[in-house]
Amino acid sequence: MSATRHNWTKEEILEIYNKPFMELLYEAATVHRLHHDPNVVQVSTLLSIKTGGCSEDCGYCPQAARYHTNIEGNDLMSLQQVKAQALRAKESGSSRVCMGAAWRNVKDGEEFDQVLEMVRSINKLDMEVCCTLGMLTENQAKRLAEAGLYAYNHNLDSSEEYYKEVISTRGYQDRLDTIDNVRKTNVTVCSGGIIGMGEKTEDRAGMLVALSTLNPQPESVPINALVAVEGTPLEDQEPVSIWDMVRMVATTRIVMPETQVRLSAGRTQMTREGQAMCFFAGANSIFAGDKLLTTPNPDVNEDMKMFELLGLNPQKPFTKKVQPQTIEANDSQYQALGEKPKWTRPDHTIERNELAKEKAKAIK
Ligand code: SAM
Ligand code: DTB
Ligand code: SF4
Repeated sequence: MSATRHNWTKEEILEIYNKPFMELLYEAATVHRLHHDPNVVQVSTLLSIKTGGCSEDCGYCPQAARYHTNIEGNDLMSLQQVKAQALRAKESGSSRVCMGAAWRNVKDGEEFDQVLEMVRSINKLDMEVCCTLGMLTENQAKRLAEAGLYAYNHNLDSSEEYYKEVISTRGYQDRLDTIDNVRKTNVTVCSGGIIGMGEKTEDRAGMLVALSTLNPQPESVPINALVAVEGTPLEDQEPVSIWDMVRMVATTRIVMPETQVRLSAGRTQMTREGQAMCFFAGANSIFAGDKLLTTPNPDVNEDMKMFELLGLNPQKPFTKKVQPQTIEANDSQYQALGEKPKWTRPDHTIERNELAKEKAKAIK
């Protein structure tokens, strides 16, 4: 079995990405078979536990308060609602629930305590629990770990250079620091990015350098195709071609052989044949459910028909790592510290973000 390398260079990754298509597919499929069962695909269900009204300026995101998008914002969901949705996800064959909140970073207090309870209750349903809540301190990561969190999603989104063209309210280093904080616990890391934001192939390779040189590499890497939402700065981006998506999945598989590569946002634009090529190239995870966080996703029944057609089986929970223990709040070793971490705010001007903000002001 080929050893996992942590010293990939941008040039090497570009060379892989630009290989003749058939060679790339063959090499990726070969690596995939050495490390994974090619007929097993992990299925996660997203749950937007707090939607919209976010203070950040991420150019791709419909949940940023400063842009005018047609999403319905919501306060933090109740524990009962979350439990009911998680049960539904389990019944439909999901092994993991990923709870997303439109937050810049986690703040100690009642809402975080409520999220910790959500983690406890989903872990008790014997499902893998993932959260994506923005930036996180070490103490907050430890509290999530104690509650029984299985994975934390925190995307690098693009190369460090292109990140500056998309977001001005935080820096790349904040993302790396958060991943580092998660790594100080036994929670697994889920980190990937988005293609189709106007970045160059070099930026896609740059993101894969940043992810693959982490040691250990992330246990899962979501590859999202931009969902261009009206009102966001990236509303006019052309859809990603399937060839680019397959190349990105295949390259990710080759440089991170052990990770679960997740075919994430953008599947509604893809045919079954296109998705089959992605699975062949090494994708072995999807988000299921008719909604991602705020945008549509293929119907669950359609996905199950696709699985049947391709002979794919959903992965059972805790196949890759044992189920974490849940420690109740009263027995917790870690308490809220009321920290006020100084996450950065570069605040440089991104022209298209400014334009989208002005447009939103004019509408409001
Ligand atoms: N607020 C937290 C954060 O930014 O880390 C968690 C939620 S945020 C919506 C999670 C991820 O969703 C982002 O990092 C980005 O990769 C992805 N995402 C958001 N909007 C998207 C879009 N329109 N198309 C594709 N991916 C998107
Ligand atoms: C990830 O990489 N993709 C998911 C999950 N992690 C949180 C989110 C996709 C969001 C797509 C836009 C939306 O539905 O709002
Ligand atoms: Fe907020 Fe996350 Fe959306 Fe950025 S990606 S605007 S941090 S919800």
